[in-house]
Order: sequence, then structure tokens, then C-alpha cells
Amino acid sequence: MALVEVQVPDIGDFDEVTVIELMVKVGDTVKAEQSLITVESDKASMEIPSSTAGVVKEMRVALGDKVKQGSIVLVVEAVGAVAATTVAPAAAVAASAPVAVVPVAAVAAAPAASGPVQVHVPDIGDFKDVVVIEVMVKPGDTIKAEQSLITVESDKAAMEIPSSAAGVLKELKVKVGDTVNIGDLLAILEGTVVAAAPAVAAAPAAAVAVSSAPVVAATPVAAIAAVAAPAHAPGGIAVGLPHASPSVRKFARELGVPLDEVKGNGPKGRITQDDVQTFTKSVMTGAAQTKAQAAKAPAASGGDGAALGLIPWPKVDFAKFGPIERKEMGRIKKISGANLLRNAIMIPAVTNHDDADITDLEAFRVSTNKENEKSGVKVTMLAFLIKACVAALKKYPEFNSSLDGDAIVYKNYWHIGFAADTPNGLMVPVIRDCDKKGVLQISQEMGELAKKARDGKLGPAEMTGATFTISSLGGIGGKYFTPIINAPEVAILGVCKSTMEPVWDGKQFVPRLMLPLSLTWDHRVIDGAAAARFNAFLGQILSDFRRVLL
Ligand code: CAO
Repeated sequence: MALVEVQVPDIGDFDEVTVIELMVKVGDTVKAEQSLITVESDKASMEIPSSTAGVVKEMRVALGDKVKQGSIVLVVEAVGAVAATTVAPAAAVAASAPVAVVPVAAVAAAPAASGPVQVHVPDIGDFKDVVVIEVMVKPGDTIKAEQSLITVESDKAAMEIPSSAAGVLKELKVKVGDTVNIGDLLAILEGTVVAAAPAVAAAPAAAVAVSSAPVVAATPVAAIAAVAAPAHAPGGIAVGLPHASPSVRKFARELGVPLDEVKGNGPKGRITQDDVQTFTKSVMTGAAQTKAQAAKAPAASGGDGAALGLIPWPKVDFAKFGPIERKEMGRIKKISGANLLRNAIMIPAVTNHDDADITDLEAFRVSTNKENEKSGVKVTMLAFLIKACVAALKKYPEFNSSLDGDAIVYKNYWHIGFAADTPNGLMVPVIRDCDKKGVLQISQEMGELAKKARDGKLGPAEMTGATFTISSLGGIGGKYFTPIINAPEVAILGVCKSTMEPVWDGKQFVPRLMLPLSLTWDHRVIDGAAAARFNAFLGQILSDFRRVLL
């Protein structure tokens, strides 16, 4: 078996390029023409193929190395006929069909013209059926000569196709996903059009998108890859495209991964195959959403309901019926609206209504506040409710759980969220470890968090991690309502304004202060009987708070 040093072949007019990806490792069996490494200049990324088949014995380059034509990439123990020569540089393949040079005069001499001008796909070597992966212009755009019109991609290289002339784009003949070949009509320009003159005299054939440029005979893979970006195209393939090698792009395309949404963790933010895999995993596990998925998800207003198979939202010209004023929703309203809608639609929620006798508790609260007047901390009914709920949550742990696929996650901590009405919309600050805190401390923290919420100063940590939420409208009014569960929690308690009511004590009607409770629960996790027991237990605690100690 002969050892073959595989070299960097002719890579056009690039002096030095950086190795940005190693696609094989020692011990791998490689086929002839299989891509070995990806290199990148400031204009193009290109894969360097193997000149021979065999087993990789030694890597001679590392990530970040600079290489040029003739640099040894790796050593292969060759198999078959290719191994006949001890050194078979890939460059030799490239050299057998040199990259063509288009003389400046050939295009510079092209006359200015007016009227429609056709722009065709220039010579792109021996690549056939390259896919249009990006369209960078639209009809009506004023196009400069040599401005990139589209990006095409083969499995080895990505390249921008520039316009051969200047003018106004009248018609675009291709769209993303189309396959194109040399000579295909790309666009029609009109107005004053001037044929392009390449900025670089020795520009490779494909780099000069002048349809009249001479066509080069079959050019090897590496040579084509080297002309991936036109020498005169400012910015090269990086313009408007995610920073990734062609093979990573191909991989992403096969998986349907939108590369522009993937965060690159490679050198200079380049997207690697690992990044694509990590992104795919996070989407599949539901930890992330693609923009397309998010767009399909119902918006705060309900979107158009198409994702749910609903008929479109009624479009009404309200101004026809009277004067109107239109105001865009604020950010918080939009976010909470979208969350509420999802929770309302996705959770099979049921609400139980009940009343709790808080006559004694309210009397205790009022007297406590009188005693504590000087301390500045006002004990609120909501603070008592939080303590009572923690006791009920401990007795009925399914109310302090979350659904995770087919599993129920029971939480051994009791962080309680409370709905706060703010000028910007509804917010839910969270009081942590309510089981460990007294009513006074909870009242104090609630006051501080409610103020922060109203001032728009709540941090994300102060709004996350709740295991159960209370929404109190007690200070405002109402009798009962049906609160929406704050997913991934499984229950929420709505509280309305307490009123004095005649209550039968077995012998007579007596005036009692009754607090209306509305408990909404997720029927996937909680049964109706458990919900009724939870409310009944809560009522018992609130009517005699000493039970909290039991
Ligand atoms: N029944 C009767 N009166 C009540 C009561 C109840 N259940 N709860 C509170 N009150 C009274 C209090 O006694 C107090 O009266 P005084 O001023 O005479 O003492 C007054 O209402 C204000 O109460 P508070 O200052 O203690 O506030 P709170 O604890 O009721 O609420 C907070 C605090 C932040 C929850 C509240 O300001 C808030 O934002 N509530 C709205 C929540 C909301 O929007 N929920 C709906 C979500 S779904 O859209």
C-alpha cells in the first residue's frame, strides 16, 4: 500500500485560505473526490476534495491553519489503482484543467446599451443543476453592474451570481429552490444598461457573470470551489447568508433547518454541523421554536386561526360605523396575550367556584394591621391566601405539579405567583419559598414586587419558577371568574371581593364575610373530586387559620 500526500489543489487566485473545518480524521476511509477539509477566504468557503481513495493515516493540517495551493492536507494509504504514484497531489487534477482567465478587454469593451438586456448564468464550470438558495434582488430594484443577484449552491461550493449589466430589474426568471445551469436566463434588465467590467483582471470564469464571457471546459471540483465567490463581489458569500460551509448547508437543508436561525459556535461565529444538530434537538424537544413555527402559533390577537383550522378572524372596517382610534398593543400585552391564548386553547381547564368564610380572618387581619401600624407593613388578605394555598398544595401535591410529556413533575418547593395589574398589562411576580415565610414577610415582598411590576422593573427571575398562581380581584370587585392557568402550572386560584352574607348556622342566619374563590385546574392532571376537596380544605383553613399549623 502506497502512502499518498494529498495537497491543496489550484484554488484560483486565492493566496492563503484558513482551514475552518476538518471533515475526516485519522483512520477514516475516504473515497476519491470526497471532501476532506473546508477552507475559507474572505470571499468564499470551499471544500478540498481528496485526489485518491484510501485510509487517512495522518492529518497535516489543523483548524485555523493557513493553506495554499500545494500545502499537504493529509496522508492517505491509497487503495486501488490510484495508489500507483506515491504522491498524487490534488492540485495535479486541478492543473489538468486550469481555471480560465477572462481578459478585461473582453468585457470592458462591451458597449453601453438601452432597452431590455438579458442576464444569464455565467460559466460555473462543470457544475450542473446548482440550486438557487437565495434571491438578493426583486423586480423594480436598480441593479449595478456586478451586483450579486442570486446565490447558488452545489454540494461543494456556494457562489453568488452577479449581474452582467446595470439597469432596473424588470423580471426575475428564477426563485429560491430552482436549479440552474450555465446559460440559463436569470433576469431581464431595462433602462440604461452597461456591461460589466470586472475589477480584477485575472478573475476566474465563473466570477465574471457576463453572459458573453467564454465558457471554460470541464473544471475540476476544487477549481470550481475556488471560484465560489466572484473576485469582484464585495463581501463574497457572507453577504446575507449564514456563515456555514456548503456541506453544513446541505446537511441543514436535508433536515429542513433554517440556517439563519442557528447560532454558530465555530470560529468567527461559523455554523458547524454540531450547531445544526443542537438546534434540531432543541426544536424537537420543544425547547426552541423556528421562526416559521412561531409564526404559525397563534398571536396575541388570535392570529388568523389558520393553524387551528379555524375560519378567518372577521375583518371589519370599524370606521364605517363611527369614529375610532387605533393603538398598537404594548410589548407586555402582546407577550401575555399570546401566552394566555395558548394556555386557554391547550389546557382542558375546569373552574370550581366556592365561598370561604373569612369573617374571623379579616377581623384578625384588621387588628394585626392596627397593632403594626407603625411598622409600615400592611398585612394583606392575599398574603393569608398564599399561606393557606401552600397548606392546600402540600395536602394535594398534584396542584403543585407540571406536566412533562406523559409524566407529572411534583415540585417540593412552593413558589407562588400573583397576578398584578400594571399600566403596561398583566404581570405575574413570584414569591419564592412561601412555605418558609410568614404572612408579614409575604405581605412585604408582595408590596415590593407589585411596585416593581407597576414601575416596569421586574427582572425575569422575579417572574419565573411559580408552582401555583393566585389572581385576586378582591380589591376591585366581582363575584366569580374563570382565571386562565399560567402554564406549565396546573392550577390557579381566582379570588373576588368578599361580601357580608347571611349564612345558616343550623339554627339561624348569621352575617358572615364570604370570600368567593374560583379554582381553575388542568383536567389532565387533576380530577373534579380533588378540585372540590382542595377548595373545601382551603375554605376550612381560611375560616380557621389555626389549621395551617396542623
Ligand atoms: N375582598 C374584599 N376586599 C379586598 C379583598 C377581597 N378579597 N382583597 C383586598 N381587598 C381590599 C383590601 O382590604 C384593601 O382595602 P383597604 O384599602 O380598605 O385596606 C383593598 O382591597 C386593596 O387591597 P390590597 O392593597 O391589599 O391589594 P391586594 O392584596 O388586593 O392586591 C395586587 C394586590 C397586586 C394583587 C393588586 O394590586 C392587583 O394588581 N390586583 C389585580 C390582579 C388582576 O388583575 N387579576 C386578574 C388577572 S386575570 O386578568
